[in-house]
Amino acid sequence: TGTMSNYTLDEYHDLSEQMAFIESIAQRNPSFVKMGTMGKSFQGKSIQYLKIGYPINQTKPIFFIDAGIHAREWIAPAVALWITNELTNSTKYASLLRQIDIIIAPNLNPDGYTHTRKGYRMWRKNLTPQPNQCFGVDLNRNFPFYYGFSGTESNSCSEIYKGPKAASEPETQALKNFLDNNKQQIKAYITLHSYGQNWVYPWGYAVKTYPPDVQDLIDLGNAAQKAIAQVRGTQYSVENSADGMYPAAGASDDYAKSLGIKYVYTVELAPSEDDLRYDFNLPANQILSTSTEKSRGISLQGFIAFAL
Ligand code: ING
Ligand code: ZN
Repeated sequence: TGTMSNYTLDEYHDLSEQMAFIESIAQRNPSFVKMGTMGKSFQGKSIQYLKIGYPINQTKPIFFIDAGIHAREWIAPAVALWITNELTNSTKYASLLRQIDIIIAPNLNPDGYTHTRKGYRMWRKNLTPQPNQCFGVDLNRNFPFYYGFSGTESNSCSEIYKGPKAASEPETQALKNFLDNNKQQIKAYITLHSYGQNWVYPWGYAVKTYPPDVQDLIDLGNAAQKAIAQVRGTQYSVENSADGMYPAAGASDDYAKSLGIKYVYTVELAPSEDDLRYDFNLPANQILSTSTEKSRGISLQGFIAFAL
C-alpha cells in the first residue's frame, strides 16, 4: 500500500489498511518502533503488535494495550491506532518511552473484524466452525481462569459461547502466550472495548469478589477518570465489571490479573450507556474526541503506574 501518510485517523478502516498503517509506522521509526506477531487467527491472518520504546532492543517495564477482541466494537481499534500514531508522531512522549515500553495490539480478532466490514456489522466472536452449524467463540469468555464459571454459554450459537474448552481458540492462545511470556515485565494491561464509558477492574467472574490490591486499581482508575473528564467533561464510571455490569468468566482482564499483572482494566469506550442513538455504531466523527480523552487517561495511567 506504499507509504501510509494518507491514513485517516477519523475514519474506520479495513484490517488490511490498519495493518499497513502499523507496518509503515514501524518502518519509518526503526529507532523506537518494532512490529511483532503474537500469533495467527483461525483463517491464518497475523495478529500484529507494535512495541514502542527507546532504545528499541532493551527490555523495559511494559504497558500493554489491546483492542478488537470483539469484532463489532470498531471504536476500539480506531482508538488504539490513534494512540499509536500519537505516541510515534510526537516528541512529547520521549521521556515516557525511555522509562517504559508501550505495546499495542490494535486488532486481536482479525477474522471477526473482517466479517463485520464485509456486511455482518454486529458480529462479536471469532469465526471458527462449531457444532450446530454455528460459528465463532466469544474470545472474551475463552481464557483459562474460572473458565465457564458465569456469564457465558455452552451453546455454540450464542454470542457469548465460551468455546469447546479453555483457550481452544488460536486468537486466545496468541494473547495468552504473549501475556504468559511477558508477565514479569507487564505492569499494566488495558483492553479496549465498547460501549458504556466505564473504566472497569477485576474480578469479573463473580460479584463482590476482588483482587487483594483492589484499592490500588480503584485509585488509579479514579485518576484516569479525572484526566478523561478534564478533556471535555466526558464521564467514565470506575467500577468492578461483575458488580457494575454483569459477572462473566474467562475474560482477558481476569486472566491477566491472575498472572500477577498489577494494573488491569477493561475500558468500555463511547458511547455511554445512556446514549440510545449509537451502540456499536459510534459515528466516525467521534473517533478523534474519544481518542483524545483516552490517551489522557492512559498516559496518566502509565506515568502513575511506573512512578510507584
Ligand atoms: N464488554 C465486556 C464483555 O466481554 C466484561 C464486559 C469485561 C465483562 C470483563 C466481564 C469481564 O462482555 C463488552 N462490551 O464486550
Ligand atoms: Zn467487548
